[in-house]
Amino acid sequence: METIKKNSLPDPAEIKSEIMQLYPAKVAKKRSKSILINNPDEEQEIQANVRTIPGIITQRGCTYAGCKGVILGPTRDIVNIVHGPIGCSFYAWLTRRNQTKPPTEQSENYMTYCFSTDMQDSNIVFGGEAKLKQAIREAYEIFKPKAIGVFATCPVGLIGDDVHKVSREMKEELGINVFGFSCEGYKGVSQSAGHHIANNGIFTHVVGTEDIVKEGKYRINMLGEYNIGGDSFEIERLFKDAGITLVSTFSGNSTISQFATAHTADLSIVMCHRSINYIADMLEKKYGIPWIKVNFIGAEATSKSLRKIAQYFGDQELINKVEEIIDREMKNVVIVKEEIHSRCNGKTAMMFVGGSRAHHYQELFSEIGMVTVSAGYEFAHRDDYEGRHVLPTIKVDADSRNIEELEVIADPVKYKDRVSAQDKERLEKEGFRFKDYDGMMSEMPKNSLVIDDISHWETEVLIERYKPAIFCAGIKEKYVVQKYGVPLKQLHSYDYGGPYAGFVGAVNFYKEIDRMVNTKIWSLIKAPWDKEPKIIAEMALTEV
Ligand code: CFM
Repeated sequence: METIKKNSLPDPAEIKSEIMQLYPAKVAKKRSKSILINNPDEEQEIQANVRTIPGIITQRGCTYAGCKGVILGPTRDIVNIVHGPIGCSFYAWLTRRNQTKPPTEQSENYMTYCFSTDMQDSNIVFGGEAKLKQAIREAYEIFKPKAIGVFATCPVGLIGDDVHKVSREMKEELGINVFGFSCEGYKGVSQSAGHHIANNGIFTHVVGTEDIVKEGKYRINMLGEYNIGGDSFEIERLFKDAGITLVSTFSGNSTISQFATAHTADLSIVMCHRSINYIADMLEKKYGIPWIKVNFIGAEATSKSLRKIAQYFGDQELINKVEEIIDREMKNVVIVKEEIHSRCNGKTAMMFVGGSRAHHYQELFSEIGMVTVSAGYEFAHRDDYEGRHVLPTIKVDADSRNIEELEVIADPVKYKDRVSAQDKERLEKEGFRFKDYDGMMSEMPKNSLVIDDISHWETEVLIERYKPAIFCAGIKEKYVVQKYGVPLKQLHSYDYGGPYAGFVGAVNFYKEIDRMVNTKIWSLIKAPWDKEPKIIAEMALTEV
């Protein structure tokens, strides 16, 4: 399947049934609901955000990773202490390529540190709260940070250490903000639960605690942008040019004071819907800040998002400025894009990542003529696939019920409507949509294969049957896929590259993909399992 047109994808029913054949009947029945042959003209329901079947290897991470690593990790001036064995703390140590730019060399930046209580067997037997307190004191004495976050790992939940009680006591003792997160790895079915727990914690303990209003006519919060490979820097450059004031980013290149003042902005823009929609909603309910979905991955998407922000503020000066920026930036984008389009057009891509990038990056590929034949998320929910209109129909199961839904009401003092009912109506008439997201599936071609929580076996079948020009996933998948002779682009860490956001990012991405899909090197690779004898195994159990 070397070259292909977007609207002529062949029916992949046979590929799906090949995948199913290896599974025991009950497993096949369950997996079948998470593997959809896409038809954007129909309402289709995908199974998502459910437990992975034990014994199947998938790409998922844990709840602690979603809370500590994803949401809180990129903030430079909070000391984040992992309460747990040292193994969990590896993830505390900048493993996610978030970048940050402190204003001066003396400014606080704890992101290069790794803070852990290093729990031992004796702490598991006799309890670890005393050790945690000691660690908080020690961190305070050395760094004098503005705030300390405490993250519970699996053993902490199992033995019953109370990170919230310890945090309250230490807040009192030290006089700084100390807050805990019950984000034990097992707390949910994936990272996603950790996002929710982190959103709740920051909203409860930090948002709204500083009433400093930044200057500027157009003041916004950027939610769900984590500055992987410098993406936020590129977006910040565009905002600065346009005269847009960034009150806060959750949480790329951020500080705790940005979170604390987020309630003073006049609009929230949401990049990664999965990880941060909770805060977007709560900021609206409690403080009256509306939110819109944006996407800065892709040059066209960036232009569209900038225009949307300008349309919201409705100020001609901003509208003109945004058009001027788009004109200026697109000149270079178009030159590079046209050249690369001629070499990449019709090639196929697959992407299986996280909870938003598998959607966003399809835009970048299509700008150079490439078609996404199969895609899926690790831990997204149905609304990320099907659109937010399905929210009322999503059944809350025992695993989701496990995560607290905060009851938020309008703040009697700080709530302020940002748009008048009249303006809202006018904007909506112009096609402007508040608080909405259509999800990934409606924008994917007919007959593309959409797979939630893809397994290793399913990945193998896809590669063998589709032979995509490029596969996008993470480090765990990278080398197996490449041994098949298919280049793999990491969409989590960007393989040390980036930024890929905004206009500069788009050009970087086109060049990178061109290089990867047009080199001849991959066709020279013979997979080790094609050269060496194969060990064939069978399932011990055929029914579960
Ligand atoms: Fe959002 Fe992310 Fe993603 Fe995510 Fe992630 Fe990430 Fe991702 Mo890796 S917050 S859902 S939990 S965009 S770390 S910056 S790349 S899986 S697609």
